[in-house]
Amino acid sequence: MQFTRRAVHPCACAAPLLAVAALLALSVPVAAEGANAGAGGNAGNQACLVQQNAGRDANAACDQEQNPDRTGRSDITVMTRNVYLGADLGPALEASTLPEAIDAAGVIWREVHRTNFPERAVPLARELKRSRADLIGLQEVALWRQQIPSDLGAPPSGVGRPATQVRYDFLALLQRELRRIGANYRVVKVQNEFDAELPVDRDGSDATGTLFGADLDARLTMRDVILAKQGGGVTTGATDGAHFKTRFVATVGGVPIPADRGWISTEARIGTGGPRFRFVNTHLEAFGDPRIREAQARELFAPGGPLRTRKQRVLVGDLNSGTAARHNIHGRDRLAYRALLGFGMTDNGAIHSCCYSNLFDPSEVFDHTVDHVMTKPPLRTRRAYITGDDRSQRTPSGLWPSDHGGVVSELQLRQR
Ligand SMILES: [Ca+2]
Ligand SMILES: [Ca+2]
Ligand SMILES: [Ca+2]
Repeated sequence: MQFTRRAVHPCACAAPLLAVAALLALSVPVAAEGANAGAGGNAGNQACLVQQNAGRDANAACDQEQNPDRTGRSDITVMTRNVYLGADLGPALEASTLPEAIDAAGVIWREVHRTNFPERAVPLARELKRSRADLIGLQEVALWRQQIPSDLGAPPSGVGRPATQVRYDFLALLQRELRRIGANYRVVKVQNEFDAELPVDRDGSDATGTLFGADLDARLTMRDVILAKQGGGVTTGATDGAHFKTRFVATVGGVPIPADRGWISTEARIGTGGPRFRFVNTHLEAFGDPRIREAQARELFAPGGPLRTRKQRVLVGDLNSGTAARHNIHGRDRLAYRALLGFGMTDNGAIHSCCYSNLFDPSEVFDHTVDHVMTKPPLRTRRAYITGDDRSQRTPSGLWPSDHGGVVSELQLRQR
């Protein structure tokens, strides 16, 4: 059965949807504290902080002599990177019956293989390395699992057991590639978001497989991740994360599936004596009423939210929102971004990060912006740019690294 692709939203890619089960997500902090003080120690740091007031030259000298680990400096580089989960989930959203949903899952499953994350991980890792980013927020770091033969999904919406056989672990694949090229990044925080399983008619034939031609079950677990550069001089501390209370509820083949999304954060500091800040990574809803996305943005700065702090805040992520003038985002899709501006967040990003509708088409260009770097209080941006738009970085089979570009911002933290 054929399903027509439909642009559900400026970033239809970015949504959660494939399945019959929405499981609770767990926070899985994989690693925490990073490198500690280098030469200089606390006394040296104090001296450097005093010297900074004397001007740039004194500061530079201080960096060289006392602080090879950058203590005493205030610049950081951050990146937001949506790596693309591997398929447009629109076909499942359009399915109104279970047989249609199983066929739609087949379309999605074939697309996930075609968009070949093991191959895309190569230019993605290269981008991360070249960015020299101290902290990176990743979105759509999918975990795809399968179960052969299908036992018709998994609870709560399906009847079978959850699929456990790993087919593509995007995080492990990206980490392997980072290691291979000598980019030393560690995982600071991983959080599972949307998690659901559907029977899949892989070959589009009801003559093979079980019910309605289902040949296997496929399970998608969406994840957001924070990475930190090892030995780069930024120390991370406590991490946190949560799901948004406000959720989009998708309907797949008549079955409601709540789409978990959320935020993750880490406390961070330059060296051991430099400025402290909180780094937050999020991915706001792409589907449904734009007011869901706006409500999620407001949860970020509501009491208990990660932006509700007196520390310096650096927010990165795919907000699926922006302004008309700068980001080419219109109508109610602007609401989430406008809410963050209203809270006092400022734009430290670059423009045109979104999106390729066909990863194989070299002529595609980004023409709007949903991936952002924002700060409060307003930090100075030394430089900001987009990655993932260089045709020479496409893979051997002609794939762009992702449907999004990355945004890299070099920021000047306040000394306080
Ligand atoms: Ca199953
Ligand atoms: Ca079928
Ligand atoms: Ca089949």
